[in-house]
Amino acid sequence: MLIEEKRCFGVWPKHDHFKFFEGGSAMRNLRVVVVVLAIVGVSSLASASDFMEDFDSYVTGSSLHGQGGWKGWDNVSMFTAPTSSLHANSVSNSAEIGGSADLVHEFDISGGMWELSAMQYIPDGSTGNSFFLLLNQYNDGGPYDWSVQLNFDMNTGQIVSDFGGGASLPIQWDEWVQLKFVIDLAGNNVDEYYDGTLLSTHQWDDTVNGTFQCIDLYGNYASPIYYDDLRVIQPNHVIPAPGAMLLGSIGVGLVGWLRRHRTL
Ligand SMILES: [Ca+2]
Ligand SMILES: [Ca+2]
Ligand SMILES: [Ca+2]
Repeated sequence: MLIEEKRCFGVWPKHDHFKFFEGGSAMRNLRVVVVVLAIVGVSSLASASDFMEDFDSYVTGSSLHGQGGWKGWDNVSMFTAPTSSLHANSVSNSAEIGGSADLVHEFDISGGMWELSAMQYIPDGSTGNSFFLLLNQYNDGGPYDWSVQLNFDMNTGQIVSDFGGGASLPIQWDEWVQLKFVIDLAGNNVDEYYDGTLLSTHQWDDTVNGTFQCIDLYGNYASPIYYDDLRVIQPNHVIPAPGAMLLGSIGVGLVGWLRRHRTL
């Protein structure tokens, strides 16, 4: 939903395992195991807050409301959207946003640098205005606070950054295009990219909440468009995942055992 609509309709602001061998070869084997464990552990490092959605684990054509953290705006099921296999960047599904769809996914992120990306497909011949929105504050029933509003004007063929001074770029039809947002919550600004081209850089939040809480895919009764492969990552910042920490512990335990048995 858009900020203007909340105000117009009066709903603003009331309503966010190992077999141990003997001898030299065994020692080498164990060393290999230790190294492998270490590598696996490091490879498993990932930001605990990473989010990835490809819509492929859901039944094709099913309502996304109540699946994978997705729901209709204000947790109202009528604002849901279905998965579709008509177009997909990763097989089999994407999310089809059209009609009454106002599909949200909440986040609880504050501070730091974040990169959000989404693949989008707009069929040629589509009409109406479809929106991609990011909110710094969202709760079912409010309060809400908007940070990004991209207006895909399929009548004029332009994508417009409503909060980025109306900066625009031509829509690329009939192909998967990447939307990317580099969000600096500490610096309170956002860079908006369309197919790798900078569309706009603007203030993230005029009230400086320092948060990111919601993706909103809003159909606005326009022609259906498609989203796939959404990601939220924290670049250059890794936090050990529970699996990595467990593997790390196993590695440390194994090194201790080997030392005690004088094989290392
Ligand atoms: Ca919230
Ligand atoms: Ca997919
Ligand atoms: Ca604000």
